[in-house]
Amino acid sequence: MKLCEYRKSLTKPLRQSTLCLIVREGQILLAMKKRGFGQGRWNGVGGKLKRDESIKEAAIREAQEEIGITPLSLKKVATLHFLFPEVPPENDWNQEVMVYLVDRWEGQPIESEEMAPKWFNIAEIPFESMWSDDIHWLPKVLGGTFIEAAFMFDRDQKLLEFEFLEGLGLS
Ligand code: 6U4
Repeated sequence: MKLCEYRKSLTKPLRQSTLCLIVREGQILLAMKKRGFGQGRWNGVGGKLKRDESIKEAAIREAQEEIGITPLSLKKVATLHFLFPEVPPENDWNQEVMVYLVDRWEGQPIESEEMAPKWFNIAEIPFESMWSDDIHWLPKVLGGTFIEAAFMFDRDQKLLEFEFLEGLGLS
């Protein structure tokens, strides 16, 4: 199925999730996911919203839980849809991810049960060990472009198709 057809076929809102990209001069803090969805990949920090929580509250809580820092500035830089038409909906893999850049925070990044953080030079981001969509949007976001995009994967989490949807009001 084509991505545009699958998007049209979706009847309920996507599960919302967050992703914080912690940045300082020329560097980005990524964290190795140690378990669960995305295990074995470097990524920003984040996760699903809990009931009665705002998106920003969820982003802050996940950064605290996963790497022990408290974001003080959250700048929204992207809305990304990750879609898995081959995976049963009850697995809940389809998600809408709000991405934030964080350049002020409190605390020192530390390893948790879920993630192990590490600073990377922006010129040396390990895209080969990240979700395969990241190379398509992360450089743009770090370059200051606001992104709305949808990415469709197969059941093995291989990227099949993507669309940039600027101005189409994804969220
Ligand atoms: P639990 O159930 O507590 O382990 P939780 O931490 O709430 O889960 P999780 O781990 O499912 O949520 O969150 C997924 C994280 O991975 C979010 O920060 C969004 C991010 N993510 C999901 N798909 C992604 C993708 N294709 N590319 C990407 N980040 C993705 O860069």
